[in-house]
Amino acid sequence: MSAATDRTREAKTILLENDRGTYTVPTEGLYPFQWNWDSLFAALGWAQFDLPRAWAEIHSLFDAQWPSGMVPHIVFWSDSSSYFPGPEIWRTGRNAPASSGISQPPVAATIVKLLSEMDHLPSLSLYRSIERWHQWWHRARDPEGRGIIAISHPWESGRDNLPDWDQPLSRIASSSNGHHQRRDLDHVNPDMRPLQADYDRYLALVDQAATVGWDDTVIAQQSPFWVADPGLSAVLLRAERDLIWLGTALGEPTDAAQIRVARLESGFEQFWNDKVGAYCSLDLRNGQHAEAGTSASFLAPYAGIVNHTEQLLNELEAWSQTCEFLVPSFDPRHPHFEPLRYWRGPVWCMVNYMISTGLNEIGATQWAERLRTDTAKLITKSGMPESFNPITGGPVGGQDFTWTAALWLAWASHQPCPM
Ligand code: 9WN
Repeated sequence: MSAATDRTREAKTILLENDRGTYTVPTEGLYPFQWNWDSLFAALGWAQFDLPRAWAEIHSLFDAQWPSGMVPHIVFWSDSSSYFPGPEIWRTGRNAPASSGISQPPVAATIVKLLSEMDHLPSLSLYRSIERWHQWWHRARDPEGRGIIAISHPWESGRDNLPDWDQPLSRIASSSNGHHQRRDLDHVNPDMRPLQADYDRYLALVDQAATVGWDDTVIAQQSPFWVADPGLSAVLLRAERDLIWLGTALGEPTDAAQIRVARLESGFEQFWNDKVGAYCSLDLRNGQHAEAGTSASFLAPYAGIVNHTEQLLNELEAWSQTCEFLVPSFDPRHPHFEPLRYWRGPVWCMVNYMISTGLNEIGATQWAERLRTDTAKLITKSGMPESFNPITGGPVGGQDFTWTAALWLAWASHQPCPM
């Protein structure tokens, strides 16, 4: 049996073992609940061999949608003491089901479109729930209508300890926290996790938002952490286009989504940092760009943004001179690059998948294929961990990880792996 067939078998086993009936945990122990974008990528994996299960995954996530339209980043369907912070720290006042109070990059419309092409259109009610989620992003995280989407917490980006967040986080006094017992370090090498100083600030932000009752208006006005993220904006912009596709197929009016697309399209240029030659996050409290590119800088084509394609491809070439495996989560030439520490260096296969999709669409097919084969090589070499060391290709973070398995099934394995 070939190595690729073995990995395919392993990937299915990981999904089945991480399955909790209507949702899939990202990995046993470290992440024992439903996570938002993990679940959508899980659905893409399930869709390769069990379409009804794929739809169930998405429906369960939207069962946790808030009346505001927000879809939480964690849904606490059951109790578990293996993760911190749990519902008692989030204090959202909601318990059917309990959830966190922030969201995550909205890949739902994009994945639902892919499922629709494989199976059938979504129900009208799922489509409308996604529409309400998109409206929420604009209303709550871009209240000034600038066409760039802010995150109110590093976890909302899905890229928790990216160096981009260091400076904005430094505004938060870590002394404002009570004592807390991290549980992530029970499961993973501390060198692969955020630092304690970061955690103190993550918790302080949760506490501040809980204190104002998770009021979106107050958070937008007062949160000391308020940073526009090109990753989140690119994911949303693509999702808006895919929502229009779905709406048109379902015979629904799409005018509002078209207005949102136009706003995001014209807003995206605000991320361009000419000094760096990349799309960089923008701290909305002081107007400063982050000082280096990240993997999200390469998501512009995925969002249909082609203004700086040549510079973007040159930058990818430069990164490839430093790293054996693309795409590291942070600029590998920068002093803050750390190949093991979570979002400060490691390669994440679902980010590679999104970047590669965009590169294919703009005709940069060789780069797109390079990202797919790099991902396949990483998985062939190191199995299905949370992420990978871009220099050695070694495994990083949690093991037997749902989105790595899902992306192997849905994308990385599709051609024979050259290794
Ligand atoms: C906080 C589950 C999640 C991913 C995120 C990733 C990590 C959580 C954590 O794990 O974040 O949400 O506790 O570290 O950064 O992208 O969704 O896999």
